[in-house]
Amino acid sequence: MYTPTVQHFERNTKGRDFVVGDIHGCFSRLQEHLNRLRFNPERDRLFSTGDLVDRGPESHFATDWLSCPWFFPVVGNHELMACAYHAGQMDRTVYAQNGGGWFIGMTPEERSLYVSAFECLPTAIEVETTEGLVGIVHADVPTPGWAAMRDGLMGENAEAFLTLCTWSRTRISSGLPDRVSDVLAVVVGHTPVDRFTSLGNVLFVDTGAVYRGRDFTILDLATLKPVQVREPVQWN
Ligand SMILES: [Mn+2]
Repeated sequence: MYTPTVQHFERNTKGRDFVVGDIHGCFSRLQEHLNRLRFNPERDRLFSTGDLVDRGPESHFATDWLSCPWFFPVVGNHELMACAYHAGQMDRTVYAQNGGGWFIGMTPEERSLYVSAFECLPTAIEVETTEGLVGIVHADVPTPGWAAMRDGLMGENAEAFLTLCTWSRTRISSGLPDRVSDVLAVVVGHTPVDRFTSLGNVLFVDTGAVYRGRDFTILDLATLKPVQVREPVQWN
């Protein structure tokens, strides 16, 4: 059973903070990006918009990554689907169509290791930066302000807020330019965009890394801009 939580992080005074969009089992490629960034696991932190699993080739690496002390994802709808499938609350065919084959194919004992790890993931993360507080949720902030969403996730209608935070595409599909109050910016994934996109102070970083010909966007939390992660082309 997943219970919504909000996790708060103090400013990283030792190193850098990054946020990556939906991973969907593409952990080796993400690691290559971290190597190019000279990511330092002793000092730097990697936040993620969730959806660590399904569709891609290495979903089974999720528990290894979740045990890393520098990796901080929010929960995505795919983690929630895995938990629901394990609890007998999700149709097998529907989950398989959504990339859950790797999970369906495991024994209940194996699945429970993933479920235990997914159930610990926060619904929302807030990180202190030099410029202000940055929020991270998988899909959207369904309220005018961050504080109201926080209250919603902790209140009587937590389940409804959880669903909106992890599934909603309203803001991006309607192009709503409204800012989310109480925070400097909010970083979301869930809906693949052709390139890094912002609406108001909401930043969309899921550039569909799992899809052919596309790649991750990794945002530097200090600048709220994507870091240049591609190696220059070598001509020789
Ligand atoms: Mn999603």
